[in-house]
Amino acid sequence: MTSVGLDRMKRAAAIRAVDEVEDGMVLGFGSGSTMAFALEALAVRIANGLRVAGIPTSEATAVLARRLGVPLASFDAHRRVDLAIDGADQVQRDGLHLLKGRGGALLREKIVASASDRMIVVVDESKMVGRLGQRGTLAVAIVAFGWSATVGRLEALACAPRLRRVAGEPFATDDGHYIADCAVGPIVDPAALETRLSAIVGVVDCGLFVGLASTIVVGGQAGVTLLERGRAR
Ligand code: A5P
Repeated sequence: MTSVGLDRMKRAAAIRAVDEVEDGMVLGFGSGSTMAFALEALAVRIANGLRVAGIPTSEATAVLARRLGVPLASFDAHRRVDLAIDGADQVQRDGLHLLKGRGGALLREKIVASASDRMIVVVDESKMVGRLGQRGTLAVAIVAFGWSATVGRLEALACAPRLRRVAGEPFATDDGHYIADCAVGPIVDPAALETRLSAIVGVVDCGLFVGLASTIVVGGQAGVTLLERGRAR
């Protein structure tokens, strides 16, 4: 599949996801390339009179929203979010659990998802997997202070953590955390792994989103499919 083909599937799914947005909603805006397509689709509806505002999960998303004329909101004014829209790196077919964090925004994304009445996740079909972690790595956000000690504790889990770097320097999230990319392999019990990681001193959060997604909108070669907890439509 070419990147043009993947982008077509992502865009089609993003447009379908934005159909779920209703006037007056407080939204959560995820991060990443698929979310960018959703913001573009939302901007079109806003130009046609839709009144919404969204809490961004990254500075990059905030910048894009401003450029597209999509109003932003914050937790200062809203404790709850009606609907979060986000992308994902992998979606487990059984249970609709997610693996996220390739862009490094996993902490803010999880805060927004956890504060949302509903979370819609937009992906292309290449991201649907039998087991999370069956390919790639799991992002673990760690406190910058003492990062090497924290990475050492992650090594004890035998997940071969590697500090994410950009141009040789540690990659820092919008909150100043570092990311350890962990080769965990196929994850049998995502909730148990999330709990184990959260218990490690210096770990802030990981890219496992267990039971947070309400709906997955999958863009595929044959069209767009919606998966909801317990049913498909
Ligand atoms: C950001 O930290 C990530 O969780 C993204 O949501 C995820 O990597 C999906 O990104 P793309 O839509 O660019 O694949």
